[in-house]
Amino acid sequence: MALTITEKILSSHLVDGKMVKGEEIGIRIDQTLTQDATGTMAYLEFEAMGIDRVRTELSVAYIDHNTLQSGFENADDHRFIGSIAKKHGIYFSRAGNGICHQVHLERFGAPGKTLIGSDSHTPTSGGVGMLAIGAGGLDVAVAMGGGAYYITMPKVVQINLTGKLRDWVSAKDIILEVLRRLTVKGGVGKVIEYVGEGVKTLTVPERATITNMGAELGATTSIFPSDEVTKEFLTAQGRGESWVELSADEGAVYDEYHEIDLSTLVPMVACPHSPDNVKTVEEVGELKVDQVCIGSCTNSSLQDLMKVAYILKGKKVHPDVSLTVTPGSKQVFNMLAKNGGLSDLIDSGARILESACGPCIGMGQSPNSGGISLRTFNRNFVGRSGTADAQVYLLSPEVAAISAITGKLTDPRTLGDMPKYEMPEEFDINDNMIEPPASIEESDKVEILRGPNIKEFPVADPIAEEIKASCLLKVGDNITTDHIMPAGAKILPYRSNIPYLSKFSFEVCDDTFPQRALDAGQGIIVGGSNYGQGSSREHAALVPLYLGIKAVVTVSFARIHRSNLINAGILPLNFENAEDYDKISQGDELLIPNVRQCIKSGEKMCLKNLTTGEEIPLVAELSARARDIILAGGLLNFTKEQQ
Ligand code: MIC
Ligand code: SF4
Repeated sequence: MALTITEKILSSHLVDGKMVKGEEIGIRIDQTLTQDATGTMAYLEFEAMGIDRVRTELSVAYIDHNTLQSGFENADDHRFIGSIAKKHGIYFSRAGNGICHQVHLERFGAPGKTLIGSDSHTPTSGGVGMLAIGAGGLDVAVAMGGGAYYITMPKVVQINLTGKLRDWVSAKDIILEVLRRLTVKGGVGKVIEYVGEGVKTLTVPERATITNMGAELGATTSIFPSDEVTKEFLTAQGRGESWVELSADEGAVYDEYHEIDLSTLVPMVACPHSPDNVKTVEEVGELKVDQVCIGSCTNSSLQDLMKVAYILKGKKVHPDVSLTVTPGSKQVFNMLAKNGGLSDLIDSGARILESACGPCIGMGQSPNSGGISLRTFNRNFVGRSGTADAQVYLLSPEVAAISAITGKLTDPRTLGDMPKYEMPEEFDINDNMIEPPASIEESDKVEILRGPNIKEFPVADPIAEEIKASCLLKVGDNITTDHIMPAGAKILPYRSNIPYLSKFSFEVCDDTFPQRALDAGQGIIVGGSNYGQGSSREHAALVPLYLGIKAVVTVSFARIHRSNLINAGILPLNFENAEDYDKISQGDELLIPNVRQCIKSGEKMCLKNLTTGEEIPLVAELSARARDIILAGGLLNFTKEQQ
């Protein structure tokens, strides 16, 4: 049978279930990654599972999110992660070495392998033909322990790329076009596979920009074939031996087909406040700009920054604009320094930041009040930049760089001919910021260094037979994990302190929610479609758990957040009829009877709105394994029961 790339990798890693679309399958995970903002919790969970040494081929712990050390908290967490990594067989990429996805692509990503990471942009490594999926920290902990990772067997979408990008149009414009067409929920339950003649015209970093931002489609992941371009990239990274050829078979059948003629694309922007609110630069017009930020795991490769350096060379950043540039990794940073590009950036007036997530997650560089910020990042949700009323636009490094000079949104095609970028034949390889783990013999001697920032995390009780609680919060469509559990410099240091974090839950929607929830003791949240899109942070489930949320009832969920709710022991439920969303108001008293019985039997549940007297049918859509997890009170309890 002719197979897609996705089907090839899934079938070679299948350990549980059948490859029937829509059914749950368990796959073997070759590699895992964590970052510090989700990692501290993931390693606490890993510890709670009592496993001595990781059972993957490779596990890496990165420090890249919480690098603003404005108190002891982040530094303590870094030390904790470093020590636990050393003890349990995990490589440790230290603060300053770069953004997890950029470094993983450079140093570890391998075609045909599976990777899960406690970060939603893990699909970046799909740029080298790896099946790389974002997951909750607990799922990563289980995979580190050798457990399978469970996903719904995805539909596979083909995006056929034809033609070639025109000068000054870039990979970012390709993914913005995909987002424009498919929207932020268009990828849910799907893997996006890129095929066609146009693929050959794209370098690995360009492919990685596209797979990275596939996360914003809600897709399970995105993947490119592994071809000669991949081979050259891996060889230049000194890892030619990890290359294998990988492409879809002739005649492979896809669930959806799309075609993009690259030669028709023009520079684009995603306007506030959603990555799918895409317009052409021309349509938006000459917007006056306050800030330009270049970097993030989407656009911080050497190729991206060399283009930026070329545009800025001999020019001056506009006096009304603050420009920041973040090289994605130490490798990029150092190569830029050695080839003189860095000097061009510094000369122009760019503010150079360390290789980390930085402004992308609100760790510094918040824009001025009502500021217009152009960013090469992947998310522009309200408040994410740290300034509640900022207007964030997402775009390519080329548009960002030229706009930083002119002070207004500018189409880079006004720059004349674009010089051809040549990929280096050899990257600068120096892994001295990646600490290897202790040997098995030495690991006993490694002490785990825990700071006072680490507090106990909540574990659910097995779900009750009846849920009687009020609707503590009703929210609309496309609620992001940045709404549920915001990030940013002020609270990100408390990712291992759930009680403290809980004070900020849903702050952007209703800042009375946390206290009302604590007062009520238990509650239900009601949401619209695509609830929980965005980050993989399991804190968006652990915090509601701590606040007594027993069930979340929505029109539909985003994939990772739904799994995180189940893992935490919170019941995710869907309205059988989407219109019933209107039959519940915030404050209504609700009753869901026979919960355990319905979960066991798979029968529909009936929610009684005790305030209005209406009865609302709900569906749980739980796989057999998810049912057992919910009944056990979350994945940790379930895993312990199984052990
Ligand atoms: C993000 O881009 O939202 C983050 C911060 O990288 C998150 C992870 C987190 O919240 O720690 C993600 O994408 O999963
Ligand atoms: Fe870091 Fe931003 Fe990438 Fe998230 S999206 S991993 S915060 S750079």
